[in-house]
Amino acid sequence: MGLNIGGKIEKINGKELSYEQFVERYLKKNQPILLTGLMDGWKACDDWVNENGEPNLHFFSAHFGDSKVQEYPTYVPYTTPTFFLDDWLNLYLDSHHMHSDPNLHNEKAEINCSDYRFVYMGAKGTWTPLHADVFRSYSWSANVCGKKQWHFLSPSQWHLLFDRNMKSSVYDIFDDVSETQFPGFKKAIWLECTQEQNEIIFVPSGWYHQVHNQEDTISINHNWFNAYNLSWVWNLLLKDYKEAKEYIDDIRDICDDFEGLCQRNLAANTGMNFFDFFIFITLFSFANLTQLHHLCKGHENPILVSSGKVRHLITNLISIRKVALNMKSFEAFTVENLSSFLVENCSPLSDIRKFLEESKFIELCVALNRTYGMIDDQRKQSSEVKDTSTSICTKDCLLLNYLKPDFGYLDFSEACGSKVSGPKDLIRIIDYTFAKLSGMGNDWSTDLLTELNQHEMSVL
Ligand SMILES: O=C(O)CCC(=O)C(=O)O
Repeated sequence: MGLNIGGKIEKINGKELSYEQFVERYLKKNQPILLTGLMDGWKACDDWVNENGEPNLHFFSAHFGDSKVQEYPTYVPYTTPTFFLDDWLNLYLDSHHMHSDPNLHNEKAEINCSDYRFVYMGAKGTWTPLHADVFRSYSWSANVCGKKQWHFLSPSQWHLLFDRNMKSSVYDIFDDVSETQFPGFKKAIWLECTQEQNEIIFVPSGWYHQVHNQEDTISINHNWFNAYNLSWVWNLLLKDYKEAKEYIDDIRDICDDFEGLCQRNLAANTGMNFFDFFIFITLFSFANLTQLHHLCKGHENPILVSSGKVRHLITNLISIRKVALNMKSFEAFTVENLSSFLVENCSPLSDIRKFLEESKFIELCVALNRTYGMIDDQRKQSSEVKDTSTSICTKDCLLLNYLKPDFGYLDFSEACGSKVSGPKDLIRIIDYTFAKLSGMGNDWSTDLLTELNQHEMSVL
């Protein structure tokens, strides 16, 4: 049965696209795009490819053949293009674990290899079955060599891929898909794309896709999410949670801790549960709030003031606030459930002061500051505004100087006490900060907040 192809993915030169354009056209609208011109100078493009354009397997065996772990801090084969830098998932996983099983005690001794950055190698003819990405994240995939054929289906049509019970989806779109089992499949309208060497494809959230290697291919790939697709992650968790709950509903009455069991199953199936996600958004909010605080105090330190950065941080907090609003009614977040989870897992949220002092939290703040500094630099370059601020490294040092142990604690504790006990506290802290920011009376922050808040939320 032939596929119904509705069109091709647009291809554009990434060097001619500004960061804002990428956000407006592709991140916010959740649309795929093929980008050229973004892999100049990548070591991978020299080291991993033979002169005839095929994979240089000799290089891999000579340099990494004896590897037991994936740690090569001094070998940097690629640099993430600026468009994809605002990656909360991997920024967080560089310093924290997403899910910690309290029954496993040896975790500290293990090397943390759990990020979402991959290298795919596939011989001609190999393929990846139909799927939508983990956590409903975005992904980007850069072809270092070879050629891939992609088929995409927009999220508005995902139901056409499922069986009558909406349980399992088609595995191979080129198979002889049974019309009885998958009655909608024939109606699906696909987008296709041939990705050549040195081209990067942006895969939006929730788009099902199937990928075929038309030549021996090596690609570099990240899964990521940020303010623009955070709600996709929460919606997937919610859907998977409801399924996990339904699945064991018949043992609810004989279960001591039914909610706990649902959450354990959710983590096993989806890679994180409600608590992991809540801890993640809370720590991420605190890292954003900490920076916002620095930047706004920046009147004494004008070198740190940058309204592009502030806009970015506020956008992040508004998106987290929206998700937290959706979370707050769930059983998992009743004070009892959350408290017992926090204690059981020695969660950082049970003692704000302690976690603000933790080196891994400071690492997250520094990484975030560096990232938004780089994005801001690109923004300034593309709008041809001369950047007179200090280099990113200097900004890191300045930020570090400001991260005194009790920094921000008083502000946070004023809003919620010494611990975060659920989504309501998180909302309260964000609102409190926004209210303070508006009250600072400087023109740019007031204008920015008014503009951002107009359609997004009501301020306190
Ligand atoms: O390259 C592949 O085979 C799969 C890549 C993929 O599914 C993705 O980037 O989301």
